[in-house]
Amino acid sequence: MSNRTFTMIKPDAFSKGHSGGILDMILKSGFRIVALKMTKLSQEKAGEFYAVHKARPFYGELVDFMSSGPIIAAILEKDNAVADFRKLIGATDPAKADAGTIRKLYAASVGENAVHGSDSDENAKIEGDFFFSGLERY
Ligand code: FUP
Repeated sequence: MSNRTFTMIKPDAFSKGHSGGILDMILKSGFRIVALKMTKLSQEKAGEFYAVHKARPFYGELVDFMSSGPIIAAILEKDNAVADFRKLIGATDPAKADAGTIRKLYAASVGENAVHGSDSDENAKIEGDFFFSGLERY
C-alpha cells in the first residue's frame, strides 16, 4: 500500500473559485501536500493523460473540458491515500456522491466533476510523474 495519491482541481471548480475551499478540505482531512502547481493542459496533454478512456464515447468531451482552462495538480500524502482520497471526493457522478464529499459540494455533473483522484497506487505514481519532476516534490 502506497501513501501517495494524485489529484487535479478541474477547470469547472477552478473557474468557479472553489480551489481554496477544495484545498482546505484536503488539508483538514489530513493529507500533506507533496507537490502542487497551477497549469493548463493542451488538448494533446489532456488526451495523453486520459488515454485509457480513448475508446469511450465521452473521450472527446473529456479532453475538450480538461483543456478548457487552468487546473491545479497535486501529489498528496497520507496513510491509505488512494482509498481515503476517493472517499473524500465521492462518487464520479455528483448526484450519487455522499453528503460532505468534495463532489457533492462542488461538482455539477459526471463530466464536470470538480476533482480527479487516482484509482490505484500504480496510477497515482504514473499520474504524479506526468506532472511533476523530482525537484518539484518536498
Ligand atoms: P473517476 O475515477 O471518479 O474520476 O471516474 P472515471 O475514471 O470513471 O472517469 C474519468 C473521467 O471521465 C471523469 F472524471 C469524468 C469523465 N466521465 C464522463 O465524462 N462521462 C462518464 O460517463 C464517465 C466519466
